Amino acid sequence: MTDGKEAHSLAEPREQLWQALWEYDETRAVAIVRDALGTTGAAERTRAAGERVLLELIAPTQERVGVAWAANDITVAQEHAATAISERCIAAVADATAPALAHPRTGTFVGTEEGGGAGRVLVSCVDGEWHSLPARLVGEVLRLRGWRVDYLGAQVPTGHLVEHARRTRAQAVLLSSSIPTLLPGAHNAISSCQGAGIPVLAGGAAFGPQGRYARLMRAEWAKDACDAATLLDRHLAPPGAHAARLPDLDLPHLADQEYTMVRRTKPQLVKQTLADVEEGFPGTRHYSEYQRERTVEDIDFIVGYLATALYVDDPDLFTRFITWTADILAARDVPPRCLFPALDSLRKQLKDFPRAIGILTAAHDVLTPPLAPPLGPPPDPCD
Ligand code: B12
Repeated sequence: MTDGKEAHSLAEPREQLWQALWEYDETRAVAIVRDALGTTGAAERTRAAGERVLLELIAPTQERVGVAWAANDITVAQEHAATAISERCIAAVADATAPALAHPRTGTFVGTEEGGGAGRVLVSCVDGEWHSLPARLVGEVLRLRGWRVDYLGAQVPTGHLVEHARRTRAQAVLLSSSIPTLLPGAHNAISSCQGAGIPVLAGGAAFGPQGRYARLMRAEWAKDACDAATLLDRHLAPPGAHAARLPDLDLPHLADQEYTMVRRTKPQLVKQTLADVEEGFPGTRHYSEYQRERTVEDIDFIVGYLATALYVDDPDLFTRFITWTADILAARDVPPRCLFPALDSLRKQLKDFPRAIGILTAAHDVLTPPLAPPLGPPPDPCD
């Protein structure tokens, strides 16, 4: 979207914004954002500046918040405070650019069959999804591009989503999700919207590398807000004959019932895994109430990701999660080998489920340090 020179010119504001978030200085953060926008004037220039500030200043700074949390450099509370300031910064961009948006854009105005006036889209998180900030960024960029956006925010129940999209005659529903365990619900939202004749464009980290899970669920996918705008400009194809459907039609592997069984028996699986972990690591029996709760939460997460990997039939989903968990634990001085008893327990409990065994074994292998290479002849001292 920008050349190297322009991108470079935001490096300093990015650093300043990071400092402001770090010091919980909302006033300064907003001032930095306003400064980076420059003086708003001609509509096209204002739109471009707004988009750049949203995607190249606020978004990467917010991603840095995630990196700092994962590395245990900031607490959950600090992360919440920083996110609240980022939200305020997005609102500042919306306020500052609103006057320019009041003037219709000239040229090929996007979004409608007739080619005039803005189209209307709905931007929303899937049910259970709290990460509203990415959806908000996408919504604001589309607004800057001339779309009328109904932004519904976090965790919207599917029935309400479809009802709103129908009532407002949205031309498309843009669905955001960051947490992969919400994919079965996202699938339901996608097929429900399509069943109502509304095209769906999905985005966010949950949908996997290059949006592989969105495609599996027959939704369009865009990697970011700019790609989404380009796709919308081209008009999304209306949902075809496959529109209203049960998940099994898109995911025939569900017929083996492995996903259903793991999901249904999750409480028992978590309970037994906890018992096995306590046996394997006697030290865990002396955990405080807080530590025990965290352990249960971690096991619950592991079983949830396993179920999701079964749902989309992709061992990589679980392997990525286990690697991520190992990194999070390592940053908190917990050895990743702590995960082995949980994985082993689940392998034992799910021994009759071949897909689950494959997924758990792949994750186990990823965590296993490589063996030292076999000893060869001693190196030639002349080499
Ligand atoms: C802020 C934050 C939160 C806040 C969210 C507040 C809010 N109002 O949004 C709170 C505290 C609620 C939260 C909760 C949790 N979080 Co959180 N969170 C984050 C954090 C730090 C920033 C998210 C963000 O705004 N990113 C910035 C945006 C710009 O990036 P983005 O998401 O990639 O979005 C871009 C594209 O993906 C795309 N896009 C996104 N959506 C869409 C939609 C469409 C249609 C399109 C076209 C494009 C698109 O465009 C965006 C803009 O370019 C991330 C770290 C990170 N790196 O993102 C973790 C992160 C997403 N969270 C994480 C986790 C684990 C959780 C919790 C499970 C923690 C817990 N144990 O409770 C819960 C889950 C709650 C839930 N059910 O949703 C993990 C997920 C890891 C994983 N393997 O699943 C992350 C990655 C943290 C980390 N570094 O490990 N979180």
